[in-house]
Amino acid sequence: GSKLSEIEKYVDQNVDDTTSSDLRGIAKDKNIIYISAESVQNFVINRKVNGEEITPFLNDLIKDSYYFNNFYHQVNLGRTSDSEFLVENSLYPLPNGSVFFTHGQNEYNGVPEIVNEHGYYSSVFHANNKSFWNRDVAYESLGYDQFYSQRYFNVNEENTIGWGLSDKAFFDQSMKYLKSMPQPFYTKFITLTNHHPYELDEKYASIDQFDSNSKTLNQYFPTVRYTDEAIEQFFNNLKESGLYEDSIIIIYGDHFGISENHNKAMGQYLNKEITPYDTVQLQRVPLIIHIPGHEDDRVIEKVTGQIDLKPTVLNMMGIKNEEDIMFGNDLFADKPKRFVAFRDGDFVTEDYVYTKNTCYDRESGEEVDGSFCEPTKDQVLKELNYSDQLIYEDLFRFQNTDSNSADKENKE
Ligand code: GP9
Repeated sequence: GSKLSEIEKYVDQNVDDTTSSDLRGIAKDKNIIYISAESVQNFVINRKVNGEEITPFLNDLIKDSYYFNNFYHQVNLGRTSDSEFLVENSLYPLPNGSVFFTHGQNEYNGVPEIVNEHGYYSSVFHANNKSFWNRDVAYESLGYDQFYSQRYFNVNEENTIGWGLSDKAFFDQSMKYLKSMPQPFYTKFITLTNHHPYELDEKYASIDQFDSNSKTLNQYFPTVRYTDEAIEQFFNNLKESGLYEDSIIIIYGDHFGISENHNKAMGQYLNKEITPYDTVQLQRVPLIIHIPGHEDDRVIEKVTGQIDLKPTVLNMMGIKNEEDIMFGNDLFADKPKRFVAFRDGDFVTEDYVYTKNTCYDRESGEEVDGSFCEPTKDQVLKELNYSDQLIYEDLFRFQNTDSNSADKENKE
């Protein structure tokens, strides 16, 4: 009741819901294909290792796409599942543990459910056991029509790398399902090969490892390249199948791959000492929005985060969802965001980076007086707290207007 109204009022007054971007409605009746790229950080984009490009395909794709180079992951302990939660709900993940596990059965206004009401078929492809991260349960609440989990794939010794089915085999085997899927569809492919500890048999590696004291960082580069090649192959398959022209493809990194434990080796690779400021900047992951037919190179430097994908995609689809509570903004809106908040209360604005109780100038990385970050600090904590209340108290039960949730409310 009153708590929900307080949060709705906060969102109305503070979260800009501008929908007037040039891209509004561009995805109407098109398929949306997300690729959640496991552990791919932004620092690999347009960089080399041992003189070789790490992600040649993505680097090329960026030239024909919208590329957000200050896009941050915002996950916490729920890692990939937290990124999914952010992307489908525009809410923050929880402070302790994966929200898919702790509150996977809540009522949500997930994008899969919303687009379903507008005639889209919604699905996820991920070749892991369906109950990993409690996905089978949480996906029900988000409203997916179909989850192509491990049992939909032929996984054998030959096509297994690291955690499971190799990304190349995964995309290949997915095509038969995708080709017969009712259109328009809203779907997400979650890759797996580039997963810690990044073990890749030499016969699959197109580039050499890095040479440092961190085996993790050394091995990271060839597995990232493997995923880059798998995505390229998927684009080729989409083109061959004829689905490409009718689809919009959105690729994002789900979360960091190299933790702070490897700062020394990372410093060696980037040729600088890694400060707390740099650690925040290393939380940037690539975001590439590829719209066939819109093939000019646009780098968007605005500070953005995973929480912004839901309002962006709904606006691109031309879907108005006025009653919803979202903390993100349309990525294509002109206005800067107030902040990109991380789960621990750290944040980034256009001007500042706040971490470890220190305020830094975002452009220079120089420490500045704490008073510059102070006002935003309080807003961030307030907003995280509101998001948590929505989840802890399952407040969307009372917000939804569909008959199902009205029933639930009556039974309380
Ligand atoms: C597991 C995959 C990886 O199914 O999504 O999860 P992560 O360990 O990155 O959260």
